[in-house]
Amino acid sequence: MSELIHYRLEEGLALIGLDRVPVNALDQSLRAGLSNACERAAADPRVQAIIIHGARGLFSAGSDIGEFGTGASFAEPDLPRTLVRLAGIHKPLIAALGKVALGGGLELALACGYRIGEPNLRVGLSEINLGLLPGAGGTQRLPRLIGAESALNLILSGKQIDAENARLLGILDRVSTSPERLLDEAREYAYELIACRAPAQPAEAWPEPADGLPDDFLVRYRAEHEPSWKSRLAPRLVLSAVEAACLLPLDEGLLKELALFKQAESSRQSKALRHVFFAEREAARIPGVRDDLPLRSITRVAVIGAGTMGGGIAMCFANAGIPVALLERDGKALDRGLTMIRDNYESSVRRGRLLPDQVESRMDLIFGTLDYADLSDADLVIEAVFEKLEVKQQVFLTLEKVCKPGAILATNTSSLDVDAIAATVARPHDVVGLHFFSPANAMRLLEVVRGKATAPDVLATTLDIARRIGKLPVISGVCFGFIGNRMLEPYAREAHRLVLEGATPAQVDRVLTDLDLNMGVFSMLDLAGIDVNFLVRDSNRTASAHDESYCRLGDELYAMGRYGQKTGRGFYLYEGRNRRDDAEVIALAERLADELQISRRPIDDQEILERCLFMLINEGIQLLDEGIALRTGDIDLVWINGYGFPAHLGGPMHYAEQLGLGTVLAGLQRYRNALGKYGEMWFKPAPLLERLVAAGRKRIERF
Ligand code: 3H9
Repeated sequence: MSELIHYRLEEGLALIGLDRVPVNALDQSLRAGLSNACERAAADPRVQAIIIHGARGLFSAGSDIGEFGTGASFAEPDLPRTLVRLAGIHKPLIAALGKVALGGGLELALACGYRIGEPNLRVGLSEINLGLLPGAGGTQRLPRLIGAESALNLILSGKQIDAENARLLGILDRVSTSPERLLDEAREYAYELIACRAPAQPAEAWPEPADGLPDDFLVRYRAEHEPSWKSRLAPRLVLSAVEAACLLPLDEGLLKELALFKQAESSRQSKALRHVFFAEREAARIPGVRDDLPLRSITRVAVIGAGTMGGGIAMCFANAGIPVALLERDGKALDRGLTMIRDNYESSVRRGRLLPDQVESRMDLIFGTLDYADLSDADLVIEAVFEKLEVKQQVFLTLEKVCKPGAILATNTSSLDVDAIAATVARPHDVVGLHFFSPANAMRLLEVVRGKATAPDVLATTLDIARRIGKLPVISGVCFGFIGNRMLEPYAREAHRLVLEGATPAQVDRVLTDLDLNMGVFSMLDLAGIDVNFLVRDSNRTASAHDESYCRLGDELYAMGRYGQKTGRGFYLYEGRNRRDDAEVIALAERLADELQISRRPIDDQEILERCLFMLINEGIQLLDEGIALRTGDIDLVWINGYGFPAHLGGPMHYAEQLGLGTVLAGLQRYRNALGKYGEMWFKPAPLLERLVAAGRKRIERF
């Protein structure tokens, strides 16, 4: 028997334990081991029922994601056929599910006639997050178990649900009394099934999965949901597969599902999303720092500044059950901040996302103070005061006096020099940048800025605490704007310039949202605040000193007090949440173009796309070359999670590789030649890009 399988015979039962660390991913070797073990149990006359479980508790996270796109994903024995065979064994199979049963792991459980889960179990068909659909029977067996509508909702959301909800839906037959009792109660269940001569597969709960649904249910479902799918392929394939479950017998439905799965697996979108999956895990690693480096203990946190950002940051910690002191300069500002936090929580209650008593328990964890002395026991202090270097340096001078030795001192700056802030204190090794994105309590991305003196354990501890509060931390080196805002700068600059040359804000935004970005540049600037963007730009004018056209439109709008959504006018006009194009902005662009002697012309969509995207990509490559970003995956994560770049394109770096690095370089050179002095100035290919293309490399990597 394979080392990956624990096989035990116990009074009429075969216990088959999966043991492939860390998550029992069903790669070829585990599939082979499982298949052999099941055949052995099926053939053994002493065995009356079979229990499949995770040998170390955790059941299975599904197929091995690393096998997709290689021949190995369907290497014999493949999962779909293995599960058909398991479902055909004439003895009851009981899946005893611990911790997680996801994707192919849940499909394995669905092929078993009976399922029991531990109370902390999380189950789901998460393939959609990888641009896939369940390909080993999930789209066929689940609708027959819980009905087509519930199955569709679960598969399309890719969400994990807990054991009790899984039982209520009909996915689990039983929930064990505790994780420790799971296997014992699975045994008891097996003996009950043997005693009552239960069939290997019980009758389907939903032999007609679409029973009770209107005839046009799927058509309506598609019409309702399709706009939110944008150009994603996988949701459409899921729908086709579930439709097959409603129309075809199981064996034909399974064949259809398999064909759809293979289509998804070979798609660029799935490749991109698999890249994102591994990039997220890779982001947790710090090159040169041991995985087992002892971390500093973080049990108390303090946040300085109870504005929108500081309040949001405090909420992140309270949400994770970590006490946090919130410091302000005066009582009024503190009250305002605390009220804003409470309002935020109460609005979550109204939206059904929080229970009323959770508001109190979270507020209890936030301790408002006006006194720096109350920060003396904090293990981590995050300042979120006004974005001005001198102001932040002043705060750090005070922190140095009041904070205990070993406390981590973090600055929530979005663009300032973390090293210059660290230089104000005698313990720069304790200083790190934590760039939360707004709204801090909702946005998953956290740029962790490593100063030149930041100690390895400070960095590792920060990554750890970020994950504890549900953030996706990405390490950045120190430079103006770090990874995200530094790349935003050339991307937004190009968008501004295109409007002077003849495009409209709405056209630029549409081109970008047609690529599935959540928002176009101008909608984003209107939301974030044209004033905020202006101030950031203004603090770093040197780079743009030789280009009079540089973001001129934004500068003028700022001068006119058109700050975006908050003032009802920016690049667009706003009535409530509705936005309209504004002829005044076009007239302004015409006037500026005239003044700057920029000839206006109709600009086609392709040019907009290329100029904005190539600029973004070029800057990303430069960041990698400078070592500001450690990995291309990190850059992709920042743009996906902070700026709405579509995950199914894999982020700007992955997208560039898909386009072809030669295409990107040729595009940059084309615009460099075509756009005169402006092109000369800005369309300089990153030297790394040139080196990569010259060397015939397909992937972006430092060399
Ligand atoms: C599928 O099943 C297709 C089928 O329908 C049909 C086929 C025909 N494969 O996330 P973590 C690794 S598609 C390979 O850091 P956590 C992960 O890379 C699959 N590796 O821990 C990491 O490795 P490393 C559908 C996997 O506790 C380590 O395990 N399933 C897989 O925060 C720990 O992971 C999914 O989409 C995998 N399937 O979360 C589930 N899963 O240490 C995807 C994990 O080297 N997985 N690894 O970086 C998850 O959602 C989370 O990993 C899980 C654990 C909740 C399991």
